[in-house]
Amino acid sequence: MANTKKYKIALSGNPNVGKSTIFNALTGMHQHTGNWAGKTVANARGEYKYNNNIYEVVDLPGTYSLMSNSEEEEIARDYICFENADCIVIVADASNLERNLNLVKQILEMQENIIICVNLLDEAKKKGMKIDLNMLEQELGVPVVGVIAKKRKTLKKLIDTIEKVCNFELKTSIESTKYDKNVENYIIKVQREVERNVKNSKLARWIAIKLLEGNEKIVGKIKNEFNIDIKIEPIENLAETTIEKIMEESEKICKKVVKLEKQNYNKRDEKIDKILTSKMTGIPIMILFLTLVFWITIVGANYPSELLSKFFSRYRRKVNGILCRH
Ligand SMILES: Nc1nc2c(ncn2[C@@H]2O[C@H](COP(=O)(O)OP(=O)(O)OP(=O)(O)O)[C@@H](O)[C@H]2O)c(=O)[nH]1
Ligand SMILES: [Mg+2]
Repeated sequence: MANTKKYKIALSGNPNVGKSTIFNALTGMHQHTGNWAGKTVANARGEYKYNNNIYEVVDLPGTYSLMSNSEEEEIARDYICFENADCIVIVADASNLERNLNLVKQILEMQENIIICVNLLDEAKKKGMKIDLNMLEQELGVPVVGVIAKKRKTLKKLIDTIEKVCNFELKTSIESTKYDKNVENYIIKVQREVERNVKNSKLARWIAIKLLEGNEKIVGKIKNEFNIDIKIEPIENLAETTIEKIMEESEKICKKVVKLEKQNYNKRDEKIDKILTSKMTGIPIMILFLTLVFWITIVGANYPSELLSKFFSRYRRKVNGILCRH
């Protein structure tokens, strides 16, 4: 019998995208799930067995980014940076892909052994959205798997893909964010220095960029963890440039892969808009509308007030009687 291997799997992603639901389905555990109350802040750990191997899964806190110093972002960033997971599964919300891709792109700058798990496909369908998962895979250069986490059966392909990534059976081709020539040369120079201590060249590039961005908290931790001792002059506004590039790229990818199927709703709105705003129909409709308002204020309002006055004159005596008794 072949030796049992133990692999480390991390579940990352935006808040409330179904990470804990997937964690529970994989491990058979009962990590709390829910809208806000279920928020995962500490890392939950569990295991599952598949084809004789053991997979230890860590449910990371949900974050929108890995660039700030919030507790959640620090926990997620440290794990992805320092823990050498065999596979990182980034769970993304199909019905809100662009915002999710901002985090996906940030993690793709750090590691290679990544799977994008597009969850909540049922919610996306309800909104009339269709995600081209194959095209998303081509655009990102890593395996993409679509799931509906609430339905356990849909997780089969994810489990298979995790196995393949852990066994290096899948090739990735992630394109790193590129900067202007001078900045790029500087990054490569620092990366070479970092690679003396960090063998993973993808991570070494990310560390070089973080060193050049100059966020002291991140830099301090990285230097400490990897024993790096380089003096570097930070590049002004590099962090902002990085964010801008990532956001631009996410928007571009989303435009390519998200198709709106249920356009009837939008089309109906568009038609009403056209009728109300064109000169031919819009102006007569506006005049009609104003005439109606005018008529209501001058003539139309007399009808309800006449009814009220008839009502009160009919019951005046009774009402007077009741009031005078007291
Ligand atoms: N409709 C639908 N709901 C889902 C799906 N997956 C998860 N949910 C629901 O989405 C909500 C959030 O799920 P969680 O698993 O708690 O999300 P999370 O990513 O762990 O959230 P944080 O820990 O706060 O980051 C829960 O109410 C789930 O039941 C899905 O595929 N479809
Ligand atoms: Mg959770």
